[in-house]
Amino acid sequence: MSGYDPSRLLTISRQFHIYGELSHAEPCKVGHINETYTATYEQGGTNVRYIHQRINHEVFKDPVGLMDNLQRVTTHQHRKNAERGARDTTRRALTLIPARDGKSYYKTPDGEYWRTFVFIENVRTFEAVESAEQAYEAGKAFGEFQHQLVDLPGPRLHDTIPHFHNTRKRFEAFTTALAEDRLNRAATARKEIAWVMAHEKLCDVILKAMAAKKIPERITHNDTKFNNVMLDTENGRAMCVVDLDTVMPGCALYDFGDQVRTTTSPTLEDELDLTKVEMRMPMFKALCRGYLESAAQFLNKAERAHIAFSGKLITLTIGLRFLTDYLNGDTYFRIHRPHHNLDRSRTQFRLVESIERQEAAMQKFADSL
Ligand code: GN1
Ligand code: MG
Repeated sequence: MSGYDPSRLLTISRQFHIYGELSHAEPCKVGHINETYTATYEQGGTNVRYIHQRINHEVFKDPVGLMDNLQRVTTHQHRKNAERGARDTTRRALTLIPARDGKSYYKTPDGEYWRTFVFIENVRTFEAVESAEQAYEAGKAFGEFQHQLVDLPGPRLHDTIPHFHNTRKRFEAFTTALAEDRLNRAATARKEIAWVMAHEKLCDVILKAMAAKKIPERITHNDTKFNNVMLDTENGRAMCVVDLDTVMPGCALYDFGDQVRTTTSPTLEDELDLTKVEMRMPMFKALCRGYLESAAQFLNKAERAHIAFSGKLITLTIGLRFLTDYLNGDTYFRIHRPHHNLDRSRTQFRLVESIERQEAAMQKFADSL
């Protein structure tokens, strides 16, 4: 990642249809993948803010396809919101600012891809859930998001990261990393490696149901972390979901599963004190109620039957990815301390164990709604 360079950002900002003078910009540190800035402009004595973001095209190999998805999805959301007479529409869905040439992105001479969004004011995100109301709001936000996209006009969206939540492929990447063990780190992760091996059988459950057409492909968000939900600062209601780079054809359950991972434990995903990592039933219940308020309208029986399982599976999958990246030398997820990815994987595996203990009760609750 390149460091923050105000003159570079000024050059970028001039490529977009923004009226006003850039007064300052700040790098945004949240997120493991893209490079993001909040930029303040002065328009006739009033400050307005935008987001400038460089797409990590090592991770997203087809930035043009990605931007095509993003434009189609956000346009559809805006249309839906307008149809139901929603107010405050630029706070209810991301709004792309076109580049000077009319494209939804700007490509620099050295091949970087940049895009600009309207900054969503008076909202905030949280790294960890603080109340059951927040869990409910998060569930509702992603349930509505999926529901809004049920009738997105064709063609099929681009796969921005192929096989993104394919746990079998993630498992294969893990065994390759382990066999190569380039940095001799396997010796420091023996317990975690054994844990993953013992859980291999979970990998194919959803994949098989999808292959058998019992679970359909849908348009999904695929990165439904709690910090991707913008909550209104005044009333705490979910306004909008962000981070749409992985919106693509997927499985609705993976979205719900990543919400279980990121909203039910009181801890962050890299918590070191594993005794604090826990799937809390009241949070799960609130999340599930929020999600099913919209999602119950389109989920089928097989999807409904795997609600609790999905939390376990996605938490395992993300843990597997952290562990793989640790073995590979931290080339994917940005780390902030040594062993960070190993710590992250441990936290995930502990959460899987907590879900395992409560899975039957979780599913029973989901069935009761
Ligand atoms: C990455 O960087 P961020 O927070 O948007 C990752 C997700 C992981 C998450 C784990 C494109 O998301 O899949 O669940 O880290 N995004 C991508 O914190 O790989
Ligand atoms: Mg993301």
